[in-house]
Amino acid sequence: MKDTKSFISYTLTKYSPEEMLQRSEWLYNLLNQRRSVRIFSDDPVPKKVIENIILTAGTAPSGAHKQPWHFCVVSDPDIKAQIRVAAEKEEYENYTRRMSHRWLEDLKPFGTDHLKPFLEIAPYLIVVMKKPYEVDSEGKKINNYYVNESVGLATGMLLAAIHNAGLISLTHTPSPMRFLRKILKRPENETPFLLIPVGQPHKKMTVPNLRRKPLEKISDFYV
Ligand code: IYR
Repeated sequence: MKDTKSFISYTLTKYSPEEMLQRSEWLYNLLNQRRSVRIFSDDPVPKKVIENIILTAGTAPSGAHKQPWHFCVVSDPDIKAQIRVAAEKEEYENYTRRMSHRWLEDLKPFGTDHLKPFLEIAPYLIVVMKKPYEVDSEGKKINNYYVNESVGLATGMLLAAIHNAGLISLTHTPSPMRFLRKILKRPENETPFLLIPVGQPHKKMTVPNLRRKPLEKISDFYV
């Protein structure tokens, strides 16, 4: 029989209703200030901070605790340049041929185009990989579970940790992203999920004037 994981005791700090309210407001206010930013400065970021951010992402729950993610951190200027060239090539195709008229109209308020200078300017690029399967010592493929859900959760925690450190991020989706596996020489069982530049904002940074949906538009309470 396979050994089952043993259970250990686990205690969680208990808060009063007032403390709960305060803490929930505090985190909401913090994360409500998070914005996707496209205009980076090249100011450096301590590597240890990036390490802590990745450790935070790695605390996400995952199907059967398989942790089907891998985070590739790129600061090497040559690799960043290769990624930019390849991403801009795909994005040129997207913006000129592959995206629908409606999609292009929906993106207009964000002022995006195929040019991605932030891929070279941001001090770090975090390439989030998902692992649909593992390969055992005999080369056999073993599927992971709920891979998109798990890696999505980890990426959400990654973005929150980046914001909490006072840094900016962009969830960039050059599509298709196969080039990332090639440039980073990653194994077959890793599929690029998101490309996230991380750094500090440029002093002339602006963000689109967006509004978040109010509570009643994003929830229903059955009470
Ligand atoms: N992948 C392209 C287009 C793009 C798509 C979405 I959905 C966005 O929210 C923003 C951009 C790009 O990254 O430019």
